[in-house]
Amino acid sequence: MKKYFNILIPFFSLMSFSFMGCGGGEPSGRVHTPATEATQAESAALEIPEFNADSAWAFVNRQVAFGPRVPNTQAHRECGDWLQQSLERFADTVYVQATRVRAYDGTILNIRNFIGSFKPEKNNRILLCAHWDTRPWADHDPNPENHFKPFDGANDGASGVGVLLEIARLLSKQQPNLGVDIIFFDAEDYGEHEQSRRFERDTWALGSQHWAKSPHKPDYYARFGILLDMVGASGATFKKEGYSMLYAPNIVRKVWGIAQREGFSHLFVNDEGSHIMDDHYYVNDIRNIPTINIIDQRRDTPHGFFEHWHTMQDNMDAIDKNTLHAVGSTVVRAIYNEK
Ligand code: AHN
Ligand code: ZN
Repeated sequence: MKKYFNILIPFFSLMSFSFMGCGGGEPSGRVHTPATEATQAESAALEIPEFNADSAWAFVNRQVAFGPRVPNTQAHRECGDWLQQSLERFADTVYVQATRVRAYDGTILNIRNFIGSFKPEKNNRILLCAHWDTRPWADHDPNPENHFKPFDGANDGASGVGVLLEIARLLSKQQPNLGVDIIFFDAEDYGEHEQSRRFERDTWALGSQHWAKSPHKPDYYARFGILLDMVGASGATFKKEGYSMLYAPNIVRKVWGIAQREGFSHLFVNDEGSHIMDDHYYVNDIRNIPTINIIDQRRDTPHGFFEHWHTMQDNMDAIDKNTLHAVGSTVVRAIYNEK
């Protein structure tokens, strides 16, 4: 098994780091440990844990086994309870944000956002997120008879959560330098049905809109955020998404650079993608946290997403462990690289 090590941090850079405080840093009032102890504790090469794609796959499969996680259904309630329990196993603190929101068609949705915090006392933090709900309608299915049927959402929804649960498991075993929050947003995928044609604004990403306006902690801030959306299909290509490039170009460069050095340049391509209305838009626009979207965008499909997007074929057969592995290892390295 390969083991990865960070380059040792020179002593002087540690010193200047603790003086600058690095825009966030430790809560004010913390007494700094003497430099000698800090050197021992902090410059010890931080081993980067190995992302296990079999484990991530099992987390995806487990969600799918509940049935489509459509808001106001039993499968949605049961999967939500399991997500909360899973986060409670791994994270230091878990917040559950339960609320009601109104969908574009007037339906009142009972939703929950789940937040798992690691090192909650740290001001120096990053945010990782994915949506856990499933779209109620396969409105892009080739067969019109399926346009009002729910589907498994193995890639669209479950894949991002599966990768993040595996990362939560790794974080519980080995703490990185900074604090991490993992957020599972609800009701991302209740956006307007293809046949509705109301063309209303803000019908997608209802859970993240709620969280961005009322975060689990008042004045919550993170240095940057990474959203995972449709990160499990075979043949995935992650183009540099439009809003990510607008709000967080440095984070895109950082993450794509890591992926390409790890040998995943066939997935993390250098093309610019289109602008996607997704959870990261509201994290950027409302909370001002520079947040990127790792989302599968294709050149060979009419809608620009993976071929089974919003169809009955978005099931476990669409999931490829190699894709989960590429995304998971990249994000793990991005986390443990941060000081
Ligand atoms: C729009 O099509 C406007 N947004 C797509 C966001 C999405 C749906 N991600 C997954 N499913
Ligand atoms: Zn969707």
